[in-house]
Amino acid sequence: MYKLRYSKASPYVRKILLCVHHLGLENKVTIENADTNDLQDTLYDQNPTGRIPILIKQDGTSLYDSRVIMDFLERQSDKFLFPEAGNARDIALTQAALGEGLIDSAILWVYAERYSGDQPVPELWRSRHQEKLKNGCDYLELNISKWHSVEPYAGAAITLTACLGYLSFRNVLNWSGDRPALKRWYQEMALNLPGFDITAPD
Ligand SMILES: N[C@@H](CCC(=O)N[C@@H](CS)C(=O)NCC(=O)O)C(=O)O
Repeated sequence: MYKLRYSKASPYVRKILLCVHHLGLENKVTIENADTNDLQDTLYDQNPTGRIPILIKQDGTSLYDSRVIMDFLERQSDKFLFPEAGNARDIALTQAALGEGLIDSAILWVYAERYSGDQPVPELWRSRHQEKLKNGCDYLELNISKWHSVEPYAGAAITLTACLGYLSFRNVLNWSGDRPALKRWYQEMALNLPGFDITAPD
């Protein structure tokens, strides 16, 4: 059994949980809540940066970050997240990196609000990340038809699904309003990705 340090709102954790479902590893992973704001939480012993997700292996060692965990989980299953080699692998990993980069911007945007205390969030910071998110979603609107769907390699699609779900959950960007191709793609993911509903943030 592996233990996943977890928070339901985290898009990186959701990405891992969607991988667990896709790979059929539900019976091998248990979850334990983590509070990243609590400096006494054992997660700081498990990952010095205090970030989740963290996967604890049977021997007590910790794996992070989410990309490393995905790679590990893929090796515990006979299903795949990414093509094994070659150009197809490079493309799929780059697609996943786009999803991750957009999650990073969304999180930096949300944290700026959360941790600014009494101070207003600098407009430059907000608009910088809004622009990255808009650019990314515009690019996806034009290119999403070239992405793998769920089978046989779900890694990039899972990452982007976790990203888009988070943008809506935190009201960071109304990405679906004027991007019909991306909206259709996401609806398809909602139907086809195992665990989509139970991993959704609330
Ligand atoms: N690159 C990391 C990012 C993980 C990350 O930023 N997780 C957030 C939750 S979504 C976190 O733990 N934030 C707490 C903090 O930064 O202190 C990954 O892919 O796992």
